Amino acid sequence: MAFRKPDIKYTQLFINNEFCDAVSGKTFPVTNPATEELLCSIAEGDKADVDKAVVAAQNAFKGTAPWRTMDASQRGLLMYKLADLIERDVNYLASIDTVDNGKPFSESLCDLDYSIKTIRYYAGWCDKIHGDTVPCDGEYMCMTRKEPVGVVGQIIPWNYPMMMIAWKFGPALAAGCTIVLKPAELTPISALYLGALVKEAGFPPGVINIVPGYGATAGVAVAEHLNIDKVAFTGSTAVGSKVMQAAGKSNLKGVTFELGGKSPIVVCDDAGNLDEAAQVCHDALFGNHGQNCCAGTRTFVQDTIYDEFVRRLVDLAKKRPVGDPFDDKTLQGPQVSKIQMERVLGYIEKGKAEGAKLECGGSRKGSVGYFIHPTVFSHVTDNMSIAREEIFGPVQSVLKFKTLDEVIERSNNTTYGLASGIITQNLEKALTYAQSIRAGSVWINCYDLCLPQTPFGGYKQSGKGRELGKDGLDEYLETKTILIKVATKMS
Ligand code: TXE
Repeated sequence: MAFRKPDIKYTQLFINNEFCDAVSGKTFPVTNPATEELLCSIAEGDKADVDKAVVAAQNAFKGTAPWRTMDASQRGLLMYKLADLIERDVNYLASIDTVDNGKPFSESLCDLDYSIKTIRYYAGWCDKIHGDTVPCDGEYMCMTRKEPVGVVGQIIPWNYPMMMIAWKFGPALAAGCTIVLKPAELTPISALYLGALVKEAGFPPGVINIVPGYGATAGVAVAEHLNIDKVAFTGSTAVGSKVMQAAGKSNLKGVTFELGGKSPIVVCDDAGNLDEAAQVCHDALFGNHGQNCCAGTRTFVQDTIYDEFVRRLVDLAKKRPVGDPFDDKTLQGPQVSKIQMERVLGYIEKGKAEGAKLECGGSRKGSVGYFIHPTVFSHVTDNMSIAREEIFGPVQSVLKFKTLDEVIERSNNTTYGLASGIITQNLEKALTYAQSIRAGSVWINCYDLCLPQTPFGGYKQSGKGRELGKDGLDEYLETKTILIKVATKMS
């Protein structure tokens, strides 16, 4: 059951298992993008608060601290407990994400379900992380240990507030790291409630610290911090580059990034059921209002079926219910902020000016809330801004291709490399495409499946490292080699 006006209980920073004001005493406003109303004021963390949080995380990481001495299986139990508490409060948390982000309540519930599954997946890893014994040369016995990286900074965006936390917390906690999380300034509320659940679950103080604030202050302080051992960032490619530079200039901390994309989804003339194929392409683009890093933003359709396929896409876009995110029928709520709405409308104007054919939508819906009509452009060519740059909104660009070789080359002709998809009934074609694409995910006859067990991340300027699956866990581990002198060697 949804809470249209959820009671917002926690608005302060969460450090050392306690809620506290920012050192500066400052706060910042958080609004509901569907109504433009103020939801609450949140304590505004900056460098001083990040420093406090890092000290807490360092203390929690000390060799004698409870987090380091507890059995790995016990770490797993704490994580299962946290997942259970999120499940207990799922309607409340989903309501918070809906008022804070604008996504339909049903989508918030899906995000929560997926977050719970991700934390449980990683909880199961805790006591299965082990090194090797290595048959090395000489009179030595060798073993390796997998150890936590240390104190990790995690900076997340606003498009999946709870899910991004689960993707970050899951592997870091399983590995035994301690955390300073900086949620996005647009959507910090559910993160702070999670702080209360962390404490209730019984995590020792300092293992998880949550410091909301702006990127230019709190985010920079995390990226530059000398006592943070690794930073995991999800957001724009431009900021990813800044974080990498800050990491390099400060202490060479490890970095993992999940950045922007301009992902192709290819529909071949042997796609089979075109209605189903159109639905896959529609969902690939319009899911989460287009605010999805791996959205299928370049829909390539083979020339022989182009016109009839565009017709189907336009029908679906015109029928897409946009409005109140708490209405059961709504599939699309508002964009997350006025700035994001204006950025998307700007791209729509560029699409028109650069010669794409506007098939439907193309404007703001209403005057209150940041709603945009689902928009489809046909006859898009590779050089247009809407085919090259990340729009991050409900704007579908449909391009035409003739041959598989051509579409492979054009799919790869981008600075990004996050995801891709192909719809065909010809396995050979699908596998040729899958092997030729320089992107972290290829979905065949489906799209946008990021499952807890399966690695996700980008090639090129879409990222560095992987999240989810065992690969995601490895990003939070160091390998230590221990060599023991032995008198008698037996190989
Ligand atoms: O992202 P930012 P914004 C893309 C998408 C969108 C564009 C801008 O194209 O239109 O980025 O969105 C923190 N040092 N994506 O401006 O600024 C910031 O506080 C350290 C794709 O919201 O990258 C927030 O917590 N941190 C993306 C986080 O970075 C800094 C999801 C993301 O914000 C910082 C979101 C700095 N100098 C946007 N500056 C995806 N990959 O899913 C900002 N931050």
